[in-house]
Amino acid sequence: MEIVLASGNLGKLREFESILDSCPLVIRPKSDFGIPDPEETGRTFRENALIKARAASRHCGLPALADDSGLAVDGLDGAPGVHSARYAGPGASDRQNIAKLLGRLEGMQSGMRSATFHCVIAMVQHGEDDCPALFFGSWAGRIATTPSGSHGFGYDPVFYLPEFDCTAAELGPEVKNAVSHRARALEQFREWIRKADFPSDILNPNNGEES
Ligand code: ITT
Repeated sequence: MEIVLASGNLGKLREFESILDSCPLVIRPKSDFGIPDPEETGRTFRENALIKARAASRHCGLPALADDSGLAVDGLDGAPGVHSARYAGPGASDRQNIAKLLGRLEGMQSGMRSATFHCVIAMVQHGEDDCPALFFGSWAGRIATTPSGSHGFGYDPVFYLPEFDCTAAELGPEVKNAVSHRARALEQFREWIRKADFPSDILNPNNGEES
């Protein structure tokens, strides 16, 4: 089954590829089809994941998978949340987003630095699919006072994990891809797709056509 992955984030794409390695799916990045970024106007991760999946599927006609994710910091009332990618402004780099986050937390008690990564994966079979499948994952940690580590992407260098005594960017990809918010959501997706009851034209888009 061929499916489009509605993400332009290279860090996410690498993680999807690795986590879904043994899944019987041909995953095509949205860049293969020149799919533009839709406006992420949702107020929740779930709404934005659906916006991205539907827009990609409408554009290329394939079933689509999308990931909307972000970091919720307790001392900042859940910010940056759905604004994680552009926390420091449109087009902000990971480094700028991290700098803004550390600035906001400066001087706060250590109890305010607890944080959770959230990930919602949406799967639609076509652009107007009114019965999408949704998968959720979260990962709890704390915001470190300084960045460290070079693996991963986004806020990984400041996402400290007490159980590993290091940041997510200091974990190798094998470990992150076994325990992260995205790994947890994709684990459910893998289980679901294994049992899914798709119509034959979704499983085989060439069904009934001459090859
Ligand atoms: P797409 O919409 O094209 O998938 P995006 O980066 O804009 O890419 P989101 O709107 O879902 O995606 O924003 C997610 C942001 O949350 C991401 O850019 C990171 O800043 C942060 N984030 C999510 N998962 C993360 C992870 O595993 N490690 C570090 N930061 C993460």
